[in-house]
Amino acid sequence: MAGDPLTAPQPVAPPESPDFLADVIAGLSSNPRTLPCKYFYDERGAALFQKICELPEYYVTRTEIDILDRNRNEIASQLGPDIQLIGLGTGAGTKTRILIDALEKPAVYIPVDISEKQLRESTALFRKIFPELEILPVCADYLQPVVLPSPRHKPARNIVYFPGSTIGNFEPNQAVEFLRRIANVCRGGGGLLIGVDLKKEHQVLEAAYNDGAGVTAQFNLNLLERVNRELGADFDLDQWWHRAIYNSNAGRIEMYLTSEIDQFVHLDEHKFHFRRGDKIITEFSYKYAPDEFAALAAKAGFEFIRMWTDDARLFGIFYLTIPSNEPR
Ligand code: AVI
Repeated sequence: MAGDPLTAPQPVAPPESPDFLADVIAGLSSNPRTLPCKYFYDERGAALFQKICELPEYYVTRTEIDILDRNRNEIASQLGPDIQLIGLGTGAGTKTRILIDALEKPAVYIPVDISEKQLRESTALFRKIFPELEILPVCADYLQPVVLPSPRHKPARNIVYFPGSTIGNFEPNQAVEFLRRIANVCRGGGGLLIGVDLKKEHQVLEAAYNDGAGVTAQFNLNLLERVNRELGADFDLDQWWHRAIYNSNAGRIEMYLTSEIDQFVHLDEHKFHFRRGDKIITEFSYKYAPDEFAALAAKAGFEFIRMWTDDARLFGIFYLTIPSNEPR
């Protein structure tokens, strides 16, 4: 996220995904085979993820909301008045609404989301609930550099809000790179408020990603369905099964699709052979101890200020700032 701010709100236009075919071919040709998790979120994938967030086993979303709700005033006074809040992938805005409600005279809200539909709906809702707040939606993939629009009034500081523990879906070195880009936006007294899923017993973690109702399995398999639909591949969805395991050495949930049989899959000019039991890695979800995450953020130039958590220490909301003497 960088660049010169524009003087007008960016048009709400869906970004294209020209790399999808190339990414899928590269992933299926690699060893181990992979499919990038960013492609989970087509319309059906986004709806399935919404269902995951409501599952009894998936503690992540409701715990983060609960922490935010219970500490809203403390968090708001930490962020201060007159801020420009930049929300990354804030979706329907349930968490952001709690936050903005508690803030003292927020100046501007810039939601950045790849889903045009979600952005339009949440912007319309937020304009109704917070009529005084300037809202400048940006439809963009925040993994790419994003040009931020210019607000009417200069705010006191930028606060980037990145909830949901999406940072856990990055490899740690990519997470540092991404946090470095966010750090550029937070200089001059700003900060980052970020939700991070914490390390815990593997039974709790594995249950959250292998739910009893099979919604996560549908979410995972939807990736193959999307590859079939959008790229013309011929994955037979009945011949693949979902499993997530916790790799305690790497500190991450690993989500797989495993081939039930010996089979070929055709895509474009390519023919991929899978033996029975061969796996495609579809997602990593890293879990951090509080000091591990603070150390990771420090590599990107952030200073740990504080973390709010729940009684069982399942999830952490971290507030990080850039020290004024930090080298660029
Ligand atoms: C979006 N992200 C933080 C979720 C996670 O927990 O890693 C994605 C997810 N995958 C399976 N369940 C949820």
